[in-house]
Amino acid sequence: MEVKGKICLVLSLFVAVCLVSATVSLARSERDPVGVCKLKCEEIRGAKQDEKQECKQTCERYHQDKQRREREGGQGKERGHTGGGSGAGSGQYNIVFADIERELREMVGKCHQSCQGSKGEQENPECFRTCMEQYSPEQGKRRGGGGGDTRSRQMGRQSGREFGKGQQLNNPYVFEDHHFTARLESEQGSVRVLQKFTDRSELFQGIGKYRVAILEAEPQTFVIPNHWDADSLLFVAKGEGTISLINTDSRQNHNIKRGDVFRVPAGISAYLINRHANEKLVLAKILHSISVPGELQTFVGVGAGNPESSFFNAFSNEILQAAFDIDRESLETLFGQQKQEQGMFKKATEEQIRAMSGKEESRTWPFGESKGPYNIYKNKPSVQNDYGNLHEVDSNDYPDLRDINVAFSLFNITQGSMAGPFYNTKTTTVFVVADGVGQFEMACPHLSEQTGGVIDTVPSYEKVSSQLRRGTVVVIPAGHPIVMEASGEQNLEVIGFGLNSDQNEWFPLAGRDNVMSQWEDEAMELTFGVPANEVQKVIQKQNKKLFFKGPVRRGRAFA
Ligand SMILES: *[C@@H]1O[C@H](CO)[C@@H](O)[C@H](O)[C@H]1NC(C)=O
Ligand SMILES: [Cu+2]
Repeated sequence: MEVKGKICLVLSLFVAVCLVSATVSLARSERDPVGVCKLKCEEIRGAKQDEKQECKQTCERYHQDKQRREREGGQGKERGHTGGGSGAGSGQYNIVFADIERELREMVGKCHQSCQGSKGEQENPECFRTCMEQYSPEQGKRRGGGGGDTRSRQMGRQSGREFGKGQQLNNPYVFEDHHFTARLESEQGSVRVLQKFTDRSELFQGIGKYRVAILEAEPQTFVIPNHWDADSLLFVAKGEGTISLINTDSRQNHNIKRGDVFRVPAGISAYLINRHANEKLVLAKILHSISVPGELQTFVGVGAGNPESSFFNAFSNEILQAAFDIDRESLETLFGQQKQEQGMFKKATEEQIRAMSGKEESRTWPFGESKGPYNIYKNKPSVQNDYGNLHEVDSNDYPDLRDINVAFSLFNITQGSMAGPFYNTKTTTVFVVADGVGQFEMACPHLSEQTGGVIDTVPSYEKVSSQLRRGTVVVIPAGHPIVMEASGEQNLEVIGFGLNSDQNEWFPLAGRDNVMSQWEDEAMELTFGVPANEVQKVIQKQNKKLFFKGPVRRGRAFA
C-alpha cells in the first residue's frame, strides 16, 4: 500500500513537464472575476446577443451568491479534492465559465427544441424567452424551495467526479458534436470542422495551426472539386472511395479504403467519390493551415449550386468573358447553375462511378513523393496482446507525413480492457473515437495550477476525465499521462493524430518496458525511499505491454 502511494508520487514527479507555463488569465481573473466572466460570455460562439446578456447576468448572480455564501460561513470551496492550494479564488471563476457556457448551451438547445414544435425561435421569441427563464439557475433555486443547491451547482458538484457521468467542468480537452462549429451538410453528406483549438483554450497555442474535420459521404456520392488553404491528412475510417488530385498536366486517381492514410497538399484541387452501393464513406482529417494560423478556407469554382458559392462569381462578367473568351450567354450556361442540385455532395449514377473508379492514373507528379495512400494494416501492430492492439504510422513508413508533421496511430482496445498509462514526448495527440464506448483519464498540471494557484515544492495534478463515444474528440498535450478504457460491451477504437510528431516517442508508465525499468537500483532507492528489490517486485508484476485488463467496476460503469 505504502509503496503504491509512493509510486504514484514518483510518476507524478516524472511527468511534471509543463509546470512552468503560467496562465495569464489566472492573474486577470483574480482582480476582476466578474469582468472576466462577462468577457467569457462575449466569447461564447454562436450565442445571440440576448443569450450573452443572460450569461452576463448569471455571472453577477453567481458572484453575489458566492459572496453571500462566504459571509454565511465559508462554503466557497467547490473543489474539495484538489490537493494543495487555497481552493477559493480564481479557480472558481474558471469553473463558473465552463458551467455557464455549458448550461447556456443546454438551455438554448432545449428551448430550441421545445419551441421548434410551434414556430421556432425566430418567429416565436416569446416562447424562447419564457423557456430560457424557466431553465435559468435562479428560477431553479426558487422552484427547488430554497433548499440550497441551485441547478448549476448541483451539476457542478456531481459531474466529472463520478465515473462516467457526463463531462467534467472546466475541461477544455474534450470536444463533442456541438464543438464542430463549421458545417456543410446535405442529404448526400457532410463536412464538419472542429472549432479552432485556441478558441477553446490558450493551452492549445502549440497546436493552433491544426484543425480537425470529419467528412461523411452517403453511398454513390460525388464531392465536387475544391481546394483548401491547408495541407490535409485524411484517414479512411469507414467505406471505400476514389480520390482524384488535379494538376494542370496530370491527374492522380487513388482508390482509398478503410485503414488508408492519405495526404492532400494545400491548394491542390481534389474531388472524391464514395464508390460503395450502400456503405457510408467516413474520413477523419487533420488540416494544417498555411496562411492564417488556424483559419481554414475552402475554394469551390463551380457546382455548389448557387452563384455565391463559386469563387468565379467574385469576378466581373467582362473579366470572365475575356478570360474564357466566350459571350455572355455561354457564361450563363457555364456558371448560371440554375439546374444544379445545391451543395458539395452530388448523387452519382452507377455508370458515372464505374467510369471514374479503378483507374489509377498518375504521370509526373511534382508535389512530394506521393505514391498513393498508405494502409495502416499493411504492417503488423507495433503492440499487440489479448487486451488490444496499436497500429502506428510515421514519416519513416510514409514520407508524405513529413511536411505536415503529423504521425498517425490507431488504438483498438478490447472490450473490458485499457491502454496506458503512457505519455508522448513531443506530440500533442488529437484522439478521435471511431467506434465504441469508454472513458479516459489524464493527469494535467495546468488545471491544477488554475485551481490551486500556489507553486509548491511538489507539483500537483488535476484528474481530467470524460466519457468516450463515437465522434468524441480528445486532445492530450505532450507529456501528459493518459489512460483509455473500453467498456465491457464493445471494443474501443480510437484514431490518434500526433501533431508536431517530429522525433516523438511514447513511454509506458506501467507494465513491460515502462520508463522505470531502466532505472539504476540506487536511483530507485533514492526516489522511492525503499530498497530497490522491493520496488522491482512491484513494477515487474504487470508483464503485459501497454494494453491491460481493465479495472473492476461496480454497477453500470458506462452510461
Ligand atoms: C478492432 O479489433 C476487432 C477484433 O479483432 C476487429 O473486428 C475490428 O475490425 C478492429 N477495428 C479496427 C478499426 O481495426
Ligand atoms: Cu495540462
